[in-house]
Amino acid sequence: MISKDMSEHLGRQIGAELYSEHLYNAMAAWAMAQDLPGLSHWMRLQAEEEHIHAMKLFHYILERDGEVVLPQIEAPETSWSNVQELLSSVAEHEKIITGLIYGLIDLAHQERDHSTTEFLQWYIAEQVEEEATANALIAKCKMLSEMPGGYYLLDQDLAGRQFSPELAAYLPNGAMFGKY
Ligand code: OFO
Repeated sequence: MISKDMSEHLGRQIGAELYSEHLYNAMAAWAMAQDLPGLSHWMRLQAEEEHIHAMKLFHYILERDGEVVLPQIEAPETSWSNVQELLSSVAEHEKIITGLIYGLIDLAHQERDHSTTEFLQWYIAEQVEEEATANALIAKCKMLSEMPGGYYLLDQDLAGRQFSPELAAYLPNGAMFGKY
């Protein structure tokens, strides 16, 4: 069974992931208002991924006989001065989330909770990807913003994002709905 302290910390992480979902949905709404449907689509998929990150934690706590205590979710920012600033906010936010995951792993080590340490490895790998993706997008945005029609090209590019097959398995119409 998981410790009370560990399950409370994991519960707070559910809150952080749900806040990420909120934030990326707010960014999707902002992008639509700027006539950038590709960016909006990209952010909506990002928000869906965050929901899955939250629910994986939810199920893990229950599997370990812990109590799920859900925290209050703050309202996210709703406007950014331009696409570059929005993407920088994504990168900053993901760094904060990585720090939170590291904190959870430190706690799991202290408690000699090897199952939680193992479980959190998935999040470590995911955060490497999240940070790299955000940084790559910032670089692409910088490069394209200097070209005529650059934002249009960026938006077209982002419109092509697809859900990763692993995460798609957790979507409501996927085979693993029961676990989600
Ligand atoms: Fe859940 O990784 Fe982003 O926030």
